[in-house]
Amino acid sequence: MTCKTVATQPFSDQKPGTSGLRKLVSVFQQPHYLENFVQAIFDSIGDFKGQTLVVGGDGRFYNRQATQIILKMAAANGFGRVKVGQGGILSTPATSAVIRKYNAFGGIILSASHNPGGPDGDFGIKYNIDNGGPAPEKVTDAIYDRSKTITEYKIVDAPDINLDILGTSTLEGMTVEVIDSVIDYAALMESLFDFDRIRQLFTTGKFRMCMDSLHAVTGSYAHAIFEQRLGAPKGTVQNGVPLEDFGGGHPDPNLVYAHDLVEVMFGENAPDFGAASDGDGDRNMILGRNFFVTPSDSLAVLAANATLVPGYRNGLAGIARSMPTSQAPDRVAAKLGIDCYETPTGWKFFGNLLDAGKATLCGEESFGTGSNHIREKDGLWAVLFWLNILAVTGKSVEELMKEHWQTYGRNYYSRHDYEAIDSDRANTLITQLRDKLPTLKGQKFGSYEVEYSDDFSYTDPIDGSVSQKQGVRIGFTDGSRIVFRLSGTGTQGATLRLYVERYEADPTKHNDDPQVALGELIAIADTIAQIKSLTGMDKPTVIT
Ligand code: VG1
Ligand code: CO
Repeated sequence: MTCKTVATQPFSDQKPGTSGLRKLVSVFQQPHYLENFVQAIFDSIGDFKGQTLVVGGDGRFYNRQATQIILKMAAANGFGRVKVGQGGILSTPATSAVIRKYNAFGGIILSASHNPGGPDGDFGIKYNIDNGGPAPEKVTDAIYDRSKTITEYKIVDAPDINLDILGTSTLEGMTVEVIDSVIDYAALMESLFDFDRIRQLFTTGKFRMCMDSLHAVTGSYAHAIFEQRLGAPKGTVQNGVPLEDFGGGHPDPNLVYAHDLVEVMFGENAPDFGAASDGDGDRNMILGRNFFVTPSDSLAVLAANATLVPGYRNGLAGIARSMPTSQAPDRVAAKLGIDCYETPTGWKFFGNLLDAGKATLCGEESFGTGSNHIREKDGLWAVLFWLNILAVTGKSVEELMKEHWQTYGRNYYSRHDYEAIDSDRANTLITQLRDKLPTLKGQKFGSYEVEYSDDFSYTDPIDGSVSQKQGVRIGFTDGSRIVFRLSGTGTQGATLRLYVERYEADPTKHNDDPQVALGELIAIADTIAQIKSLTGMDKPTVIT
């Protein structure tokens, strides 16, 4: 075994997006491409000599090859130990849990999350710091800078490690430990939720659940937790075998891509509870019988009922939500007398608030919910949280949601995505919108009047770091909002996201279709931003 230094040249496109570097598999397969980025990470994170690195991924195509490269580079660069998930697999939340439990220096997650996989799909890589959370912007900026000047990387010349057998081996002086992908995570879940209570729910035979893992990483976790530990009948988990191409689908838990689950939950004799998670297991979708829970509402319901759950029995320190997420959680925070923080999109912005003990629950409208138990959003955690609340209250998902609206009012909410639009067109749209911002205040559009319009800028309350241009928002005098931003996770062209929200206090008006309830605002968004004419698309690709 020898340690080699390999000469290389920089790639100009290794800027991490909302959640790591995501590209087509073919881009990652270019000679030196992955190695350059991994070396840029190692060159930017400080002194890790002898320390532990956690490595895992969502099992998509190229996961295994990339894992081998990272192990050899970690050894050559001086890590003392790598904990790697069996088969190279660890969900994003499980990686976060393992980093924290074993005081690792950091972790590398191989995932492009909800993006499709397979040889023609996407791949991704992300670095998490010692708190278990995504590297903050100052680290990702340093990694990007380094990637632009890199001239060499270090790797050991050694045979591949057997990733399928649990146990330890050595690689050029570094210990490689292949760990069970599920055990640590499942133990953490058991410490937070009332498993006995949830088990009773399943074993009465009256309550039925359908969990759709979309052929992605949570398959093994969901079988182990729901079917084995909680006694849910076999078959509760569907699409539960993780596949390298996710069975050809988008592993994205929403009403469009989780169609198998939607068919079950909106079909005849539907189960009581349905859920799905994404490629790397950090997202969740919650459904009741013939009923969809908007992610922003889900965060609000979890917050309002948190003390019913053992891990949150003592109440919440605060709530944090991303800026485009609806203001439903703010209303719960106000009632509880706790703070609600508004951060830019991306979980990395929650890390400081969680570390400082200012927030207990966090959420994003993009089907992401989580808490201070780790530093990532956590799909199965959200599902267990709902199950715990359903078990304690004996209510249905729909009852809980409707009672919540009666107490707090309803924040009608929807997101419209325009995917794969030409980047120039998308940039023109955003530039024109930014130019219009100073003129909008006071303008009337139908029954709405603009109260403020800006490009969201965030100052982190803990370290004072500033993140600018995080989304154009237009607020109206009645509290309604429309928000525009370009996605930072796509790999083809640009994706425009339009977020629309309106508050309705009147309980007799809580049962409308959100697309109807928000219809006027959606039309106003088009008037202001000229979405249809500038994108050349007459409707969104995905509505959630
Ligand atoms: C999207 C979501 C954002 C989420 C991010 C990563 O980012 O909008 O809320 O944090 O994906 O989630 P963007 O920049 O495309 O809007 V995941 O599950 O893909 O790691
Ligand atoms: Co994800």
